[in-house]
Amino acid sequence: MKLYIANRRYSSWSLRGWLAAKQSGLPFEEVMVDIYADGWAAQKTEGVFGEGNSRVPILEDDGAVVWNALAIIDWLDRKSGGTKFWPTEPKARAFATSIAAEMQAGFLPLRQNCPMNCMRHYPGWTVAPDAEADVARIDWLWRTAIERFGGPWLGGAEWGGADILFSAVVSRLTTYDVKLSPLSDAYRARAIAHPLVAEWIAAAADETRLLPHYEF
Ligand SMILES: N[C@@H](CCC(=O)N[C@@H](CS)C(=O)NCC(=O)O)C(=O)O
Repeated sequence: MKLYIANRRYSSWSLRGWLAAKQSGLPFEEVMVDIYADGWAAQKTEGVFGEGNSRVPILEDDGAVVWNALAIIDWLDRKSGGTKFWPTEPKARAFATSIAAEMQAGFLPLRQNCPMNCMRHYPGWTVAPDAEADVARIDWLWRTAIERFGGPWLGGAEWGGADILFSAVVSRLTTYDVKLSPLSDAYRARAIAHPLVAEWIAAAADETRLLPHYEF
């Protein structure tokens, strides 16, 4: 398998794809793509990029091209035996897959107002009102998941697909010091310290490509 990803500091969707590949336990080759380079505009229309919505992450496996974090999880879930991403209890699974899909499709104001930079800390950031509404919704989703299914993760006892989808939000809320309810903030602290998330952040520290518009 080949996983195409971009810069670790800033590429929130790459983080999700990479976490999914690691969680599958399957061997994969990581291909770094510079989506901020001048040549990207031409490259993004070609080969796997053209087929994969011109965006990373993309998983290429056995002749298939898979894009979008949830679709990559679905592919890897089937390939790794169906036990590593979603809870087996039906109500927990329904909630986990629903909130993961909500994340995949939404929260644009938060994503725009608080770009991911997993190497930085910007306390005192003013969150825009529409992004505040996203934070309130995310806080409710996290709290409810943990209250209903017992935590410590969004699907219950095991870290999985919903945690992967929200990993970049966890990073953003940490970077911008966004205020959350105690239950959600405890989840945020646990999730940023998850070993795979910590591995990604440690590797981001070695990157030398810095973009001024994400470094305030
Ligand atoms: N919904 C997509 C979003 C992918 C996405 O927006 N990726 C960004 C990097 S975080 C990208 O490739 N940007 C380059 C471009 O749009 O040209 C997914 O789940 O993978």
